[in-house]
Amino acid sequence: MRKQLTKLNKLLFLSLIIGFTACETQEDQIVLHEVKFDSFGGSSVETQFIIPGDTVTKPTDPTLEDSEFMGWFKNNEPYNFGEPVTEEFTLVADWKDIYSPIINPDATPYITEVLDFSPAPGQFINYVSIEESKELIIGDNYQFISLGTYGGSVTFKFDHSIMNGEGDDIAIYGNPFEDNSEPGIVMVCQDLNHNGIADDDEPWYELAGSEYYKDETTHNYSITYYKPGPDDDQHLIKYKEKYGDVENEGEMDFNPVKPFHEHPMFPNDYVEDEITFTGTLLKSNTWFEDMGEWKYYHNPAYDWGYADNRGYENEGILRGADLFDISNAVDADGNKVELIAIDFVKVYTATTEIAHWLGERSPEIVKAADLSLLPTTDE
Ligand SMILES: [Ca+2]
Ligand SMILES: [Ca+2]
Ligand SMILES: [Ca+2]
Ligand SMILES: [Ca+2]
Repeated sequence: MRKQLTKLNKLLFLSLIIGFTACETQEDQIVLHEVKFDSFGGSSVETQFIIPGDTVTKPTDPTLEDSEFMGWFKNNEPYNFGEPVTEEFTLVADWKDIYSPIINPDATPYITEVLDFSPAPGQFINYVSIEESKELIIGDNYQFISLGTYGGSVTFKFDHSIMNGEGDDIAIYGNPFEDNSEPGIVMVCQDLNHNGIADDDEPWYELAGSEYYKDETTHNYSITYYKPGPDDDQHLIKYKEKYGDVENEGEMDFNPVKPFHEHPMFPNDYVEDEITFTGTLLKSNTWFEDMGEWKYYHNPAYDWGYADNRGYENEGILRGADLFDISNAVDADGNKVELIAIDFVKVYTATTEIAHWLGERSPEIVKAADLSLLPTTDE
């Protein structure tokens, strides 16, 4: 909508700007372009009337609670305030959520809710349903869940945000013992919109452990497992894996564990006949000694930064716990990310190792805690 200069105040305004001293009838013919500002829920910004060919004066940035102003946009492009105005238009504000941690004065140290449990095939799967398994790691408990082979994961939260304090912040308890580490990669996520769930647009960050930057570590690894048909061997799981330009097909053979675990290895609870996992793959450091009749398997611990890995070295209340520092968070491209706190934690199996009769190298998760709420070990 173009506005004719009909009102006295606009006449005066225009006269001041362009120094017109001529009579009203000439001024009346100048058409100003109206530039509106849609602050998209933020504080309002005054409309400007621009002389054709002039530029818009960049207004003071609007404000919006829990949001950072990202700039003014015209037709979804950032607006250039140096551009001469030739028409009327509306500039729209763009906002980014500012994360604010959830503070709970009655916060408890341990997991309060398991949001997701997505096991991969494995020898300990199918003993308990997925729904029942979710209850096992809540609170200060001594039961555990096994995640299955590569990619199997559990996602949980607490009754508050875990702050990124000095040093380690999160304790994740497994059942590792010397020479039997089963590494789980840990990821974290912020509940930007405080709705209690990890939404698709809330990014996950890996807590980079000791192996993250090594050449032998594969990033953006993806594997799909296929459920055996009713007449097929339930201990042979076909898979397809992809990373970089590589695509492989194969079979994971769980038959050596069959004497101990006769039931099917593919999780019964999945509706689909296949399941895909994506993430970082650690090169397995499993090795064995040939004892003639059988092989003795060694699963050495990795240096640091994995669940069910090295917690046997800790004492007291931290016995069995691997410790994690939120400051090790990296984004999908491996860039360091500074997070003041986190709300969701995900742990997934880091290797595809199947150590013959010992079965898949899958982390067990017993419980997890906000380290800042645990009594210190010397108390
Ligand atoms: Ca920290
Ligand atoms: Ca959310
Ligand atoms: Ca295991
Ligand atoms: Ca274990």
